[in-house]
Amino acid sequence: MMNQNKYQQKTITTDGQLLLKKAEQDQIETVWDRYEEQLPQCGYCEMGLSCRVCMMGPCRIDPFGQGPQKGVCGADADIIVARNIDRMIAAGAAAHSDHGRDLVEVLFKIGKGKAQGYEIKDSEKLRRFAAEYAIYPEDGDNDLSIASKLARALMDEFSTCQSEIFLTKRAPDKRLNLWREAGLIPRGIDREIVETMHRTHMGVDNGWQSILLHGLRTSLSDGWGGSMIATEVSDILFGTPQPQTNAVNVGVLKPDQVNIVVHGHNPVVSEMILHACSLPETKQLLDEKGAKGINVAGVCCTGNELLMRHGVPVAGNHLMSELIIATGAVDAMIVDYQCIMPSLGAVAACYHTKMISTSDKARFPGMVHIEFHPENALNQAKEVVKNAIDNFSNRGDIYLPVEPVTSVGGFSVEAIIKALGGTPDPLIDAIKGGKIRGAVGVVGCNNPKIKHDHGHVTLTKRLIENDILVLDTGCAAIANAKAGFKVAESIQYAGPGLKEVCGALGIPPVLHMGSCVDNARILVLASALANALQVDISDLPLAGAAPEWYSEKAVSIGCYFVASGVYTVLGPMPPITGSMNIVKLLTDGLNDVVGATFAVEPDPEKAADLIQKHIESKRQALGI
Ligand code: BF8
Ligand code: SF4
Repeated sequence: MMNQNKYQQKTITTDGQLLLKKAEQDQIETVWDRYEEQLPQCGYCEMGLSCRVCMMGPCRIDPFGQGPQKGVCGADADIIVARNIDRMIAAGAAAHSDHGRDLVEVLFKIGKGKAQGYEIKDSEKLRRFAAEYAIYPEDGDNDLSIASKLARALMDEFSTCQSEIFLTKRAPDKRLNLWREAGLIPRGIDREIVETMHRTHMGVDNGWQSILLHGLRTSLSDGWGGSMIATEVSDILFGTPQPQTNAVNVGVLKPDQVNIVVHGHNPVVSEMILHACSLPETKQLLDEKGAKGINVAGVCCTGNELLMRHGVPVAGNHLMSELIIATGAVDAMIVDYQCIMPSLGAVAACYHTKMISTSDKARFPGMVHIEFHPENALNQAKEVVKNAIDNFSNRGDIYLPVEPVTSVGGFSVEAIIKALGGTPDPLIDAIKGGKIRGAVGVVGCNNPKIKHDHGHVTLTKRLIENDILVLDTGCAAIANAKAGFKVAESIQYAGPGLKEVCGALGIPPVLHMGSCVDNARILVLASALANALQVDISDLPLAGAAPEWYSEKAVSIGCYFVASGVYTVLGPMPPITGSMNIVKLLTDGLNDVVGATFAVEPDPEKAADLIQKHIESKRQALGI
């Protein structure tokens, strides 16, 4: 620590360190500067002890017992902490699920012939998914009519007219029955989110346990509902991912080409931009401007979506978004929604970068708004691409100080099963035989409270060294790709057993499974393993980790992992320490309810120890 410079203290990445220095020279304020300005952050809020639910307040509880122990309405620490955390779950589940709904809308409009430029790319998956909803092709049916019928069935998953979200049936029977008996089965995606907002209004649910259990139910409506729908429909519309090579870090930006960076989450926008870039009219525009080509690169999860399906390069993860603009090489950044810092427009104003927002539900200062809808997406994408090409000649100096790192992504469940030779058996045999001790989903964000990428990369390194397979998504997946863990040769970092198995299969020891909604793929894989072994998910040597989480979506993910039976270790502490009852329930008591708990450990070395111990205890219980 002592001899690290101030940039090395903020990020482990070389491109991040060099660009932080440049940003400082260019007098750009970054997320780290603003974080420091916020210190010390509010202790009441950090502990979850402040309440702004109504205007008899705002109220706060004194954690030292000297000052008030109840809000104006009489709510104590347990009630206030529980309500606050539930509202975080609801916001996270809403974000993932509304993203899923936007995809369903495209599917529906394709069926009606009203979605410009979109098509069904994976007809086989469309039919397989439709069959799960008992929609079978009849005489005269084609992909479009099946798409319409499936979209209607998926819309019902959001509603209040059924008793269980249909996709929960993908869980092993034991888990499904456990949810039913514990009252955790989600009935409708929107219904559970709305009910969370209702329960947490003043004077409704004041049982901290029942508030939290409903929070788990809401999170399940995300994992086994909204997120799962987002993943499946994205595969149907844009293709089911298969492994392919890509490149990562800011070195993927090209000095002699028009660089378009897509940032956000929904492939509905980024896929159409990519498509527009391949049109002959785009080539003509490029020639006129003297650009050698057009280069689409991603940031955050929409980057992961394109990486998974097309091998499109990713320039960086969440904390890199401002620094990527500071390269001066981004001709246009196109955003949709979620995790897009409202600071980006101000950063771009210092360079030539054109910022374009696209969603009717997400506006940002300093951005031009070109709104995408299924009916006009292709025209809008062409317009956006033209804007980017026109801006190429306005570029000033650029700074691209690193070479890109090669990585392999695209590990959908279908791709993993294919790599295993058509069945999960080789993976199960390797786990049973002990060559692979278990598997861990390393997921989630970056957060300036944790040195950028340090949590993800250190934890992942320790896990694979100890023969634990890592499945990653979101910004964690980008961190691990930049660290070089995702090429066949990276088996050199793995323990002997994992090295042997991955070497024989020709896969890396860290499998890039996609964006944050693609955590649903991890649930599907866990169910397949549990079913093959005829056990529950909570019996498997599995764990989850979110070493650098920041987002409400990550709270929802953590909750549905735990509610699905997966022990989950968080890096940053959630705002729960104001209630020791709730800390005890989440870190211990939930074992009796869902067979899994949370742990919190900001040090990734110690988190790796916790996970290893958990995996070995599960192996022992299974007698393997
Ligand atoms: O959905 S990992 S910082 S980009 S919230 Fe956001 Fe977190 Fe990144 Fe993706 Ni997920
Ligand atoms: Fe205060 Fe209760 Fe209102 Fe919260 S709900 S702000 S604790 S009065």
